[in-house]
Amino acid sequence: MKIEKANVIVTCPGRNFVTLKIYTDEGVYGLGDATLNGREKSVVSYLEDHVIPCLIGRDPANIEDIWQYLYKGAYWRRGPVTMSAIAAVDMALWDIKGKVLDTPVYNLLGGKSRQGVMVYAHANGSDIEETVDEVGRYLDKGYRAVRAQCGIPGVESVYGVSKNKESYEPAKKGLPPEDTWSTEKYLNHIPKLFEQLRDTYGDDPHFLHDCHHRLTPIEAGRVGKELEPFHLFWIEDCTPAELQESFRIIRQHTTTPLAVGEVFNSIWDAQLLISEMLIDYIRTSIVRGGGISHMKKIASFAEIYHVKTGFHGATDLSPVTMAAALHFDLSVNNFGIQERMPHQEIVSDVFSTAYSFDSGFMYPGDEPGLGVDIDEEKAKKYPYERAYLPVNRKEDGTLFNW
Ligand code: EZ4
Ligand code: CO
Repeated sequence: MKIEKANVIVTCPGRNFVTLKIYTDEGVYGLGDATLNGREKSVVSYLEDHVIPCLIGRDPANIEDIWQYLYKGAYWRRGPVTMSAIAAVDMALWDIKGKVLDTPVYNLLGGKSRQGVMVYAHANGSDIEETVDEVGRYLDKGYRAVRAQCGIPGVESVYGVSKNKESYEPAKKGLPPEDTWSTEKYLNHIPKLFEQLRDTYGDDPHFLHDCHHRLTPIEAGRVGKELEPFHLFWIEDCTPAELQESFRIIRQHTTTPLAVGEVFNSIWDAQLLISEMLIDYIRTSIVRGGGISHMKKIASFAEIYHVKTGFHGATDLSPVTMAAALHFDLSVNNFGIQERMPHQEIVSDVFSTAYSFDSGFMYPGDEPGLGVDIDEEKAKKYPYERAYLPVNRKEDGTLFNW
């Protein structure tokens, strides 16, 4: 079998998605997600101009060799654009292998380690009361785990909190909007939210929180320590994690579990964090981490050090990544939890999926391959629309982490 052709589909049913479709000479095709929020077109070019021409004629069965060819063969290693492009190829090749062997991808990864994948939902509100009510609505829907983000008094626009009760979508159409941030106001407010959540819902539900790269290590230590009585499942991205050794400081101050890595793109970004057991969950998902092939290595490495998976699953990860993540989650022993931020209804006009949700768990389905398809004619109805994540400034105007 040979790779005969491949094309890249850019579509915007509510938000932009980039999808790679690889065809074999025997009529089977596979899909891979290449969406990089706010930088979509750079991955399109990387694939069309530099990757697809090198794929034609190769045997799609040799996934590892093709992965190494694209990674080592480019000479220029890592980075979100490169690794998202490689991830898309890798996902598509696993999808093809599953279809050729007539089995779901989780079977190729060792089979089921569990029956379903525990997912967490996103709850948010403009204040504590609204957020607590919103968490309750997710618990009523059967979720066992809910992430809670809430408005901060005196802060205009807060990460993870939607305006006008619309569903939260971080990327905005047009050029990047600007938010304003106050760490002081945030730190004083956030423990009150989790105190109220435990008072209202008791000890059983899992609660999570995303600090979204806003804190210094010692500030992260403070928030972790103050949240300890409410035993969170995790706090996420409490500091920007390029400086891996900074997590030594956080660990000295708190037993609140730490999750990090949605912006990582290789095992090298997390090598020290994992081997020194400075984190508890690795968040790098299939599209960011070079595909299933590289994520297998990250997850196996993490397993040795008691670190579990907790994959990113926001709306900018397409249904193809969601499916790949679910197959992966089902198979590995050190699965922790999977983020689930459901796509808008209109996304299902373009993508059809075999995965399903029931009582707080997701199931990848038993279709051969990844179980996702794309309707290219419908995709054309939704052309690319420029959209960016916000830029964040401190109250005095200093540019800050978003
Ligand atoms: O800001 O996916 O945990 N989820 C997140 C997301 C990210 C977006 C960036 O594209 O942090 O909301
Ligand atoms: Co996050």
